[in-house]
Amino acid sequence: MANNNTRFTALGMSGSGKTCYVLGMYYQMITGYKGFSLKAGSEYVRRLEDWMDQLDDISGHERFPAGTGLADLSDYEFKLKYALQDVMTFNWIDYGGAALAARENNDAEVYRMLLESIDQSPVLYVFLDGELLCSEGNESRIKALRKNVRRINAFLMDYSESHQGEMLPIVFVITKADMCAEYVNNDDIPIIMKECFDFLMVKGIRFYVTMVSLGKDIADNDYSGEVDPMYMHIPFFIGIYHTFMNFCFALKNEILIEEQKNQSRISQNQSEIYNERNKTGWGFLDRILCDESNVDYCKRQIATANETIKSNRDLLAHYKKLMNAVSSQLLRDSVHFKMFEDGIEKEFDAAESFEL
Ligand SMILES: Nc1nc2c(ncn2[C@@H]2O[C@H](COP(=O)(O)OP(=O)(O)OP(=O)(O)O)[C@@H](O)[C@H]2O)c(=O)[nH]1
Ligand SMILES: [Mg+2]
Repeated sequence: MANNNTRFTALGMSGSGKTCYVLGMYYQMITGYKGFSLKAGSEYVRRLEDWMDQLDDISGHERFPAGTGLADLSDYEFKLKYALQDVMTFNWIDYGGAALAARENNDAEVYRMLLESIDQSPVLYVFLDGELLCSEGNESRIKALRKNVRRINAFLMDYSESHQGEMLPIVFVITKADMCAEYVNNDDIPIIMKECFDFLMVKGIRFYVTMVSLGKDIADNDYSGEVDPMYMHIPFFIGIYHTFMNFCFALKNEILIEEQKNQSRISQNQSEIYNERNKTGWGFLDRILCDESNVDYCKRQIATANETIKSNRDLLAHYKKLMNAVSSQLLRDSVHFKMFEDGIEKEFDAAESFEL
């Protein structure tokens, strides 16, 4: 089982829907989706279950979890399963929106933890409050969002500066789609992203944009509508797609090095067998002088090296299969999210995964 301290870090201003996303994603994934399922670690399982009951049974704003305070950082551990087999464990880090201002407020410890968790994240999640997009016309929407994301943008620029201009793939999650979907159509997204995140529209940066909701009717009758998570799996699937891809590339490089070592071990043992059997070049003498136990030892060494090569290849094949399962699902879902790379909107075609 891959266990490489994978963390997913969620950034977003207060009230943007970060905590409700973890809850909605778990709500959707606990029953399983396309063979994948999630199981929460013991520390938080009770809290998530209580929150799910609350979301189902209570109406009004009280049905949602309370805002996350600066000191309430939650480090949710999840086990990802595929066809009931354990695939990997990962942590979802949920900060309160106030953490983004922690450095300015000299709360260096929270800020340091935030940076540390991003360094272990294969992708970065940025939550955008869909409620800000609920107005006619792009101009007012852009104005509202720009104001709201100023601090996030400053944070992303700082992050890039301290990482030699590098940036992780970013998954922008627009929340509360039940409210904003009627105002924002497919063609508005590139305009909004360009106006609010132009500095990410450059070579070498990839980001995704998805819209999610806890249910299309959730806000009906003073928030007593049914819970029915919409597209909550997509941001998560994009995250695990990148995790598996990073993991497969690293594994492939490791395997190449290991394989070279094992191949030279095999050749060395083969020539030792040859030397053992051809000490003089006189057939009858060589048969007398040959120590069969040395030959057997070399044969065992060869068999072990071949087994190592095979088990490494099997491991890579296993993770490739998982990655294919995720990328096939994302390909099917690709009408529900957008991908931008090098400043251009592109089709998600999972091309890089075919290089493996
Ligand atoms: N209509 C609608 N409202 C939502 C949805 N998700 C969240 N909300 C509302 O948004 C509020 C804030 O959501 P949270 O998840 O607590 O926001 P947060 O980003 O964790 O905020 P902080 O913890 O303060 O940083 C909730 O209390 C709900 O009222 C959704 O899918 N649809
Ligand atoms: Mg929260």
